[in-house]
Parts: sequence; C-alpha cells; structure tokens
Amino acid sequence: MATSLSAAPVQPNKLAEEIIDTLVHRIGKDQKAARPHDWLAATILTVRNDIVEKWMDSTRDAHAKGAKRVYYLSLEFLIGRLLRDALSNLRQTRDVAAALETLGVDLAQIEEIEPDAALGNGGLGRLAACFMESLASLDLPAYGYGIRYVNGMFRQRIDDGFQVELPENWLQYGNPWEFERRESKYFIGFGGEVVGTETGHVHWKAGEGVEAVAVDTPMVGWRGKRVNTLRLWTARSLDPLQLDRFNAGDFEGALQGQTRADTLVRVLYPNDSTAAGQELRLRQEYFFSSASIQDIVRRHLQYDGDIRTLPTKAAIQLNDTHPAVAVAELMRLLVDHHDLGFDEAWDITRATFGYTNHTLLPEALESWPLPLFERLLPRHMQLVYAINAKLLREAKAKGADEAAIKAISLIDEGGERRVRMANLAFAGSHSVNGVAALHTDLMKQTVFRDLHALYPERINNKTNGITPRRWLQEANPGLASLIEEAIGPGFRDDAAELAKLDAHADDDAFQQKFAAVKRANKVALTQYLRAEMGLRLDPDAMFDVQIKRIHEYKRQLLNIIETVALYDQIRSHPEREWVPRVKLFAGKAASSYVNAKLIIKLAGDVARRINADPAIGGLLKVAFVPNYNVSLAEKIIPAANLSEQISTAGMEASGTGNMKFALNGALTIGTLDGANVEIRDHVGEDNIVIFGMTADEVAQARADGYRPRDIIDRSPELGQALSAIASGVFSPDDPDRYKGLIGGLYDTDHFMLAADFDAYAAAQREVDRRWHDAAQWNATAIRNVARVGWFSSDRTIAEYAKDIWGVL
Ligand code: 26V
Repeated sequence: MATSLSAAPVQPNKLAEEIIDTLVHRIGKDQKAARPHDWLAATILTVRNDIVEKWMDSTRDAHAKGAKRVYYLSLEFLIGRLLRDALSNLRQTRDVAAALETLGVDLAQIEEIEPDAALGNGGLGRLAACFMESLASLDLPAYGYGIRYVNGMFRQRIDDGFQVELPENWLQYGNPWEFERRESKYFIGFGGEVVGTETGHVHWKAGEGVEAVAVDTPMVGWRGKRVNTLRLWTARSLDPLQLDRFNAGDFEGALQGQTRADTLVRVLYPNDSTAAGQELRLRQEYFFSSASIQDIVRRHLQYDGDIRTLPTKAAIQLNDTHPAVAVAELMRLLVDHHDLGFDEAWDITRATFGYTNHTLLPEALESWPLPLFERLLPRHMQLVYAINAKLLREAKAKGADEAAIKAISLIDEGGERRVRMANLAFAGSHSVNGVAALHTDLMKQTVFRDLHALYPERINNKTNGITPRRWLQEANPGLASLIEEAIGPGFRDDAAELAKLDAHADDDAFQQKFAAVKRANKVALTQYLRAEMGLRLDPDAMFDVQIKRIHEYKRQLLNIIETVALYDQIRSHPEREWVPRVKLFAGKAASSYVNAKLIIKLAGDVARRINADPAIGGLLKVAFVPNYNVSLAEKIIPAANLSEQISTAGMEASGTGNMKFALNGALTIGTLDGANVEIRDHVGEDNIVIFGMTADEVAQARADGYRPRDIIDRSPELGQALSAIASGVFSPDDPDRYKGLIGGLYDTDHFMLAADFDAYAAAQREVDRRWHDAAQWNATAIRNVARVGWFSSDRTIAEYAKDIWGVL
C-alpha cells in the first residue's frame, strides 16, 4: 500500500520537462502551438502517471489481503472537475503550479477550463462523488459503478429569463482521466423469452443485446493514500456495421445497431422528469446494473473461486432504487448460471446488498409498468414474482393483515399493475438506510411502515456528509490556511478537529481575519459574476444564497415572495436601517417541470425590476446565476453569508448543500427538515435561525384540512406580495404570466408556503438584527465552521463501513 504521508518530492524543472514531453509526444503539439486545452491535457496526463502507480498499488494491496470490496452502484456521479482535487489530495498543487509557471502557464487558469463531469442531477449524485473520495481517503477498497453518459446533465442557458436546455458536450476535447478497458465487457440482453431445458433449468434467451464496456477513472483519496476505481459503462453494438445492408446501399440502416447502443448512454434523465423516456430509463438501469453485477461476480470468482462466499468479499450498496434491478440480476446469475437453489441464492443476495433511500415523495418512488418490465426483462419478472411469493408468505406467517400485505407486495395492484422498485430493494437487502435522522424516522412511519414492522432491524440511519477536502480545503483555501494558523493542520486529516476553532470564536483578532477571508471570497465571486454576466454586486452586502435543483418542495418561491415583500417594506420604510442584501439563486429545473421553470422566470423578472429601482438605493439586489453545477457551487459557497434551507418540513431527505455552507461559515436560515435538524443540534440553537412548521405539524395541518386562503387573508404582507406578482407588477410584458402559479397557492399550496410565510419573514428580520452586530455574526459563523466537522463524509462512510458493509 502506498502511504506517502508527505508530498512526493517533485522538482519543478523535472516536472516541467515531463509536461513538455507529454505535450509533444502524447498531444502532438509543441510549446509554441499549445493552447490552454493542450496544457490542461498535458498536465493531467503527467499527473496521472503518479496516480496510476498508486492505483495499481491499491488494487494489488486489496488482492493480496483478500479484502472485502465495497461496490457503490449509482446512476449518478457528480464528480465535477478532477485536476484541482487530484493535485490537492496528492499534495502536489504547489509543485505543479511552479513547474507550469516556468512554462508560462497559470495552473489556476487551466484548472478553470476543465469541463465539469456533470453526471448527476443534484444531491444524490454529488453524495456519490463525496463518498468515492472518502472511501479512498479511508483506505477502503471500493468501486463506483455507473454510466458514462456522453452528454450528462444539460447545460442551462437563460434566454430572456427562461431556462433553455442545451446538450453538455463535456467530452468534446476528450477525457484524459479515463481508461477504456476493452477486455472488460459483458453481454447485456433485453426482451426475448424464457425457455426450459431438459435438466429442469430455465434459461433466458434474450431477443436483443448490447455489449457493456468498462471505462475507468481513478478516484484519488486524501494524501494519495489510496486510489479507487470509478467504473462507468459505455455501450457497444454487437453488430456495429451490417455489411450486407451497407453493400446494398442502406448506409444508415447498416449503422443502426451502434446508434441504438449509443442511445443507451446518451443522456442522464432528470430525476424529476415525468415525461422521461420511460423505457429507455429502465434499459439504462438494467444495462448498468447487469454489467456491474457480472463484473462483481467475475472478480469474485477470479479471486475466490466459490460463489457462496460472495457476501464475505463483496458489499453492494444501491444508491436509491435506480440499480434495484440488480437484486433480480444477481438472483438470475446465482440460480440460472451457478445452479444455486432459490433459497440459498436469496440468502446470498440479501447478505450482499444494502439499499439507501433518498426520498419519501410518493411521486419520486420508482415503479415500472408490469407489461414493460416483463417485455424487457422476462426472466427477472419471474424472479420478482418468486421473491414476492416468498416475501408475502413470510408476512402472512408473521400475521400481516390484508392492508399490510398490499403495502409490502413488490407489485402495486392499485390501478395499472406496477413493479415497486423500493420494495424490491428493501426485500433484497440486509440494510435499508435513510440519509438523515428525521428522514429515517419518517421512512419507518410512512413508505416502509409495513416492511419495517416485518423486519424491524433492517432500517438504519446514516446521516449524509460532504468531503471537507473539496468543500473546504480546495473551494476555500483562504479559510483553510486561516484555520491552520489558529489550530494547526490536524483538521486536514480529521474534520472533527475543527472543534478546536470554537475557542477562537470570540477572539476579536481572529474574527477580523475570518471576516477578511469571507470578504475576499465575496470580492472574487463579485468579479466572476461581473465578468460572466455583467452583474454588479457590493461585496459588503449580505450574500443570501439559495442554490440547488429548482423544485417546489425546496420552496425557492417562498424566498422570492419574501424578497418581494422585503422590497415593499424597504420602499415603504426607507427610514429603517435595512441590511444591504444580495439574493443569489441558481439551479436547474427538469425540462418537463413547468412550475419549476416558471419560478426561474419569476426570479429573473423580480431581479430585473428590483435591481433597476433607484428607490431602494441598492439595498437589495437579486440575481439568478445560470448553469448551476459543482464548479459554480465551489465559487459561490465560500462567499455566502446566509444559507437558505427552507424546504417544507418532511420533504427534504437530508440536504448536503446545507453542510457545505455551514462549513464555509454561512449562517443557516432553515426549517426543521432533513439534516438541518442535526446541524442545529451540532452548531447549537443560537447559531442557526430555525423557523416554520415541524414535519409533524405539516402532517397534522394536512390531516386537519389545510386552508391556505384563510392564512393569506390574515397576512397582509404575504397577501400584498402575492397580489403584486399575480397582477403582473413584475411581468408587464405578460401580466398573466404568474396568475396560475400564485393562484395555486390560494387553492392548494401543497408545499405550505402560506403556512410558513410569516415565520420565514420574521426569521429574515432576525437575521438582519444579527447582521447589525458584526462581532456576534462573525462569532456565530466561526462556531458553524467549528461545529460541523461531524458532517464530513469520512464519518458517514466509516458508519456505512462498520454497520452495513462490515469492512471496518
Ligand atoms: C425525485 C423526484 C422525481 C419526481 C418528482 C419529484 C422528485 C423529487 C425529488 C427527487 C429526488 C430523488 C432522489 C434524490 O436526489 N434525493 C436527494 O438525495 C440527497 C442525497 O441523499 C439528499 O441530500 C436530498 O435531500 C434528496 O432530495
């Protein structure tokens, strides 16, 4: 095992020579002709050499020890840029920067042109990326398995305030991080039929198929301790060129096989798109699940020889239900290919899988129309029925009543019959975990109530975390240096050591330095936004930030409505001491999500009006920053003063942005939802601003018959803001634009904005009061940094490793 505790001794000159050598011999450019992208590729390829050696060490080490491996199956990995992360983790940033400088190249500049690997929608995908980094940092042998989308998450452009989706062409300059493993390929079948053989075995004769080919990316852990593999599957046609058709002049038809294969790995579906290509999504899920399971079984047999010991050497974690079909796939391989009896295969399967649930929203729980599932995966359908029979017999034996049986069943019989992937994942796993304490409690009470009664030991909590390498050290080097100055470098290896910072929270000199770092980050962001979108911001204003997927349950609309109310207040009471605020929004809306897109437009409309109004004297500025992604988050979060985490209680499973902001010294204004609850417990009530209904109160209000109109009638501030928006004050070009959106609040208000509005507005004024006392504000911000070390993904992964995977 490579355990280089200090930076590798690299000499700038030798390194510079290596980079030039790579530039010439691998990229085929000389120093004069090289353009920034060539320098980027040459730098990555050079740094990669070192990584590859550590990578091989890591692989050999796991093999030699006969170690149990962790497999993280996820349809999303939002890894963002890799160069800065790899250099920082290898402790080579300074050496490489110096080497490049001798060549007249600015490292920071080429880091900025690396495309984001945007292979995810949001929190679930970024969590997978933080987990991969922590797995390597904790020296745990692990593989991430997913899809190599040619176009990941769409690129967002804002045209006249409206979101426009463009394909993200992240591979256009090639990808120097990846290694195609042409020998690691598997047949993936679809359709066809199940046939019996004379020996009584069944066999699936697929009607069509493609080949999955592995493409590997190294995942570098902190201090280069370990390098793990992110294995993403690409698709190849088994018949890429039908020569007979080509020769007959049908050139396009001849290539149809590869076109179909390409389609499989083309795009990442927005997870909250309802009109998604349903069948293609199921094909993607099976494609990558099957390839991954085949690869895991192949590796196990190669090292161990006995399929029965699989659970002692492999722990497979399902990131949500997207890979849940892997449960049926492993059963198929065990029963049909390895001749195990059904019951023994089932025991092995359950001992191998763990399942993480990431949402309770009913509309977000995956289920597939039974005819579609059966047509695409006929053998898996049989196995699902067999698993269901076993499950329901067990439930019956334990006294489950009719209603419980209905809820537990893998088949939803209410209306059009559907296969419930969450129930399949639950049944097929020995561990089912939620991602924050509240979310885990709610899982037990709601979606999995009856399954939980049947298997009371299975559900457990693993509160999410974030990697402090990327989200503190790399995103906010100024703060990291300041922390090191105050408490020494130990926090870089163990985020819990940030607690030592608590002792400095009331130290005036430290507060000044802390404030100076925050201000410098705000200046840097201000300059960036000015260059990118012509925005002019005052770095001394409070930066109030809400950046995340645009979704009604996250309630960006609540924030915008309060902004409108505040605008009114400032105009009506110019004599009061208003806090200058900059309200920043960013986030993508699923392309089919009409209301989310309208909320983006509203943010832009409100911004245009407020920003141009001389009456508020620049006290309030609003901006929607386009194309939210990991790299933009890395710029905005270190500059934030206030973190908006205002979802309807009970709806945000965890949140992870909330943790990133707190770690960077922003105060949270939030509801008691998801991990906000635990953040409050850690930072202390005085260091967070909590408002609004609890999850229990939300449930109670719904049960009692929620009447938003009555609430709006009693809140003049809310009523006036809503009337202004609905009547077209912010949309004179189309006065009715927001009639429907606002009207819905009076009638249904499913996300209970009305119920929480007054409390939210009051909480915002409390934030203003706190801002006026700069020393107190800084002390609070410092305490946030000091007290959120627990939210490191190292802690989360250590818990998974001990409690679920049995590898620590
Ligand atoms: C999917 C859908 C699909 C249909 C419409 C509504 C809807 C809403 C949300 C989702 C997201 C599903 C899974 C997901 O991304 N969950 C996120 O996982 C993060 C990591 O655990 C967690 O921090 C977020 O709170 C959670 O939303």
